[in-house]
Amino acid sequence: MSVVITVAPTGPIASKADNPALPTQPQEIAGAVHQAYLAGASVAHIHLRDSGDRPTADLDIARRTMDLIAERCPILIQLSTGVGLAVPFEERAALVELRPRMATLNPCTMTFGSGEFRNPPAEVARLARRMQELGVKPELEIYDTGHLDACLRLRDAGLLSDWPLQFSLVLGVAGGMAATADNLLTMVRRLPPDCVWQVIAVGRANLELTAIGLALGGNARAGLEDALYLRKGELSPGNLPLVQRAVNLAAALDRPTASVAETTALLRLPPPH
Ligand code: KMH
Ligand code: ZN
Repeated sequence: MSVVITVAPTGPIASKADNPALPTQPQEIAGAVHQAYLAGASVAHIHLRDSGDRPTADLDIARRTMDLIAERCPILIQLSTGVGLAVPFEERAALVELRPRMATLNPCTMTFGSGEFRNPPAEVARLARRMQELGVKPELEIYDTGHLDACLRLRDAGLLSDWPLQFSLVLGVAGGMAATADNLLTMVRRLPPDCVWQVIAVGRANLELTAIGLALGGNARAGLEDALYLRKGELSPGNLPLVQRAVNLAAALDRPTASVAETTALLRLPPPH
């Protein structure tokens, strides 16, 4: 079965001081996404930064970044509505008005490192409804078993209707489940039938948990949002080596990477607007 590779080039936390290759400005992000597309990624998970490199939900910056990516390649854009811990939920939610093909839906409030990631139930439900109205497919980021249950409650309330549900199992965020194979297996066992899922393994366990996820039939995400290092002591010189590594892992498991057209069909994405 082919594998959907998502590139997550930037994220909300790291800075150029952590890794000088982190793309933060629209041109840089578009360049990194294009390289990842050429290497086999079919989805781009996008966080935006302002001119001072702070996380932002600024709609002009988002539109510009989406346009620059679209000028370069037809990769499917998944806008993060997580944006950054300091950005109010309402601003984050407004990003879906740009109608990316997909957007993150984070179902629960949680501790996130030394901060708080605010996702109040009523606002999450409103965002899920709005995504439904706009035809923006949610990428459900779940950091714990209870987050899965919260998503299933949204589904049962009719707020997640587009099949197949698309889950990201996030491991390694301080405040969410630890990055262990045992936790990953527990989550995979608990997923509803016929869903699509990927592993997001943050930090040191990125390589091994991505490999386990691929071996279990999941999809993979790669990029500097999740891992700044290729291996201990070796900063990744960009997103490309991380994406290539995921593509190579998948290939070694006889899983070719899905093209944009295959991914669109696999995820049953609503048509573009
Ligand atoms: N970096 C992720 C683990 C989102 O994109 O919506 C958390 C996140 C959520 O950034
Ligand atoms: Zn993200």
